[in-house]
Amino acid sequence: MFRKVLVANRGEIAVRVMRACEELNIGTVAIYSEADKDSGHVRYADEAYNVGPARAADSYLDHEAVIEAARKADADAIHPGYGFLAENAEFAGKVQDAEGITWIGPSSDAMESLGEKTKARTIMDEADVPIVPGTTDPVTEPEAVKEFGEKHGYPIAIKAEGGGGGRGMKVVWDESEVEDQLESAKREGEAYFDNDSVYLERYLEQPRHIEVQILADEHGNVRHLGERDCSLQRRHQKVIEEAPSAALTDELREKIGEAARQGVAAADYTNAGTVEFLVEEEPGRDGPLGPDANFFFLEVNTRIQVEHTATEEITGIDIVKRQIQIAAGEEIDFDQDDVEIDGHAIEFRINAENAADDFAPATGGTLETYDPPGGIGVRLDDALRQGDDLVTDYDSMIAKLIVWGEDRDECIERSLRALREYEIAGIPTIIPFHRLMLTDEEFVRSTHTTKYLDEELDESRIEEAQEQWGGDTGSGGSEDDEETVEREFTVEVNGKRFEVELEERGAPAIPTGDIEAGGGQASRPEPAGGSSNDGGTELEGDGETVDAEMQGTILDVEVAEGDEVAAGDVLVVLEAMKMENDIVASRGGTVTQIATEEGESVDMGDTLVVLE
Ligand code: MV4
Repeated sequence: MFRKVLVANRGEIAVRVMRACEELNIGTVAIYSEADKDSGHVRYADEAYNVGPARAADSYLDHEAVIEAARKADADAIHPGYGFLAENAEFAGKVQDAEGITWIGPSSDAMESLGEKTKARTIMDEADVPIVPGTTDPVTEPEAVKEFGEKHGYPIAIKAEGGGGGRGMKVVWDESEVEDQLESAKREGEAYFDNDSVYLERYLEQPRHIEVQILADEHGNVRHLGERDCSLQRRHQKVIEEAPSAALTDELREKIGEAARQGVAAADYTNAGTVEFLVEEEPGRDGPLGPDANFFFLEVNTRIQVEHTATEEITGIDIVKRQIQIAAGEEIDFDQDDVEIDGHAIEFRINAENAADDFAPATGGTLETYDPPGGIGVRLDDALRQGDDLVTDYDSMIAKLIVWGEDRDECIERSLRALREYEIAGIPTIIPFHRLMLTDEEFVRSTHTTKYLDEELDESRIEEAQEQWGGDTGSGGSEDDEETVEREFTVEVNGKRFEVELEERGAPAIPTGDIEAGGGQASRPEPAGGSSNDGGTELEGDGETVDAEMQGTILDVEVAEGDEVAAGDVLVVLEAMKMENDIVASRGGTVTQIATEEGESVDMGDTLVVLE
């Protein structure tokens, strides 16, 4: 067994791993960036090493800095946690090659093979694991997509080979969209993942997101620890996860669990992992989904997941300890039949965000009050104490509340009690949102799908919950009287891509993604009459101008003069910062002038279209 483990992460997961080490009498080493020098995971560790400045690329993501810290500490293993380098096959390979240091996780090769979506689909298909009807080879031509559409019908999902998480998927609703969406998917695949290879799947319109926890050792033993239902997501971010899923009958549960085991065994996978499935909802069903429900392999997560805790609570198995023991060469000492699911658990992600302000992350603040709940069936994974300053350089999740009950009803009641007890003042959190969800009919009946938060829940209910239970959110809240706009970008710095969230207060919003004509601007759109679009075209009439909100190149002009457009219709596609931005009409109207053309370079503020 290892003497000393370096945990290459921060926050609650770093403390979680260190707790497992403590129980195995293993020394703990933390790494920290300048931003985290006073953070909880540093306090908890036996020793801690600075790996660089706040910027993750120069600290937590710096391969050499992390391995150097392991050397300095004389650590004989590295646990990556989740996020950061947890699924970086290149880093895993470097650790595997580093003399005297063991990687606690799946092999670099397993990460590589399961990280390529078509390869993963092929492995699963050959192991008789149901995959979404689609291709296991890349497609390049519109004809291939149209043939698929004729055979399987629409909608079709066009997915990037290198995609995953919330990235890299375009939905084609009918044949007329094939060319544009195929080109767009290839361009985004190239921009986001350095890989323009795409494949096809039938698009499931009402899926549940069910994932199976796997443990596999280096002696050929593969066990599944039941499933988790992660269907409550917002913009591909999980918010509440639970185990087991209240939407599945035991027969269906058994089928999905066995499929996961088969797939992982075929992939020659070891350590902890999660096999994700899409399960087709049956709208209006009365009772859980039976053995004939359609379920399909989606992807494998080759790491410990945030929500592993829910599985731990219903099985009594410490997954992180098992990871460490497996990496040390130990054999799994229980059979599949020994895995028992007892009761029900729900994990609530405690994010420092204001759910009433579009889940805007806190911009700072101090934990003036931090008083977590306790009592039977209540677990709190965090790295915080009262008086801590909020670190806003990384993920907004600051803690996880995991509640167990004899059954889902007791779990919900206990969760409401625990959330009422959970007192945090000085920063905003989404605790009021969680309290709302526990009284939401769809959630309580477990009939919500992955689209529920994004497309169905009435946002005014979130605002009411924030009003009622929001408490003192301090200056870290984003309720400043200035208008704040949060934007998400993917930017590339020295060849590395980063997801960046920008928060502008007061200044005109720096747009990304779909840009509303005029409506996306901080100021009211100017009438076109007599002005020039700075691109040289004389503008006529007194309609509203639709202007470029960033410098870029016109990829496509989707409308013609005289067209009637409705709110949300795409007018122009602008390529900027390696992303495709659909510029959409913020309201209905008639296109009275096209002031640009395909291939034109435009600057921020150049008029593209005039609408009346
Ligand atoms: C799908 C799908 C429906 N049909 N594939 C979203 C991100 C990526 N990991 C896969 N995702 C989806 N793939 C087919 N053929 C719906 C989603 C999806 C989703 C999946 C799981 C959890 C949340 C989701 C939110 C939106 C879309």
